[in-house]
Amino acid sequence: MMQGNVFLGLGSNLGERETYLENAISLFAAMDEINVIARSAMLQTEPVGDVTQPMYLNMAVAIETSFSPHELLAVCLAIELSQGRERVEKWASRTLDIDILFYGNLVLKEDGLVIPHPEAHHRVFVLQPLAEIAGSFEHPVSKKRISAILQRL
Ligand code: PH2
Ligand code: MG
Ligand code: MG
Repeated sequence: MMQGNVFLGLGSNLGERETYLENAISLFAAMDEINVIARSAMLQTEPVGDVTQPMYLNMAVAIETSFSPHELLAVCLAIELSQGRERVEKWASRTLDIDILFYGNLVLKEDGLVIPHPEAHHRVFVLQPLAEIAGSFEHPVSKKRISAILQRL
């Protein structure tokens, strides 16, 4: 069974940013377990957190998948690594970051995996691209639409 309304947040602020994002989408699209449904534009965003970092390119991707949340997380981490991601310290500049934002209406809180992404609802760099492809999707916890959450920020 394919789970729909699965949304990923992608970001890059190191090296060939556009290439890493494009490669990630190609790798997802090549998998039998994933259909890429929609992708937002790539958005140039100011780094949040450490402001001395380079600018980000952020985008959102909608997929449907037969992967479980944990399988999908493993795939995201493998794709990050394939694009040269190094985990130096939390929030360090990175070639590619792929975060699971939503997995349908699933609410999951485990040590290594929290869905919906706990920061998603207050990050413009997540919500703005996401609103482009999923403005009417309702946050499974607050039940507010993505477009409405974005408007209030
Ligand atoms: N990701 C972070 C920290 N700060 N800032 C922007 N603009 N875009 C990001 O993707 C981002 C960030 C940690 O994952
Ligand atoms: Mg992130
Ligand atoms: Mg991440």
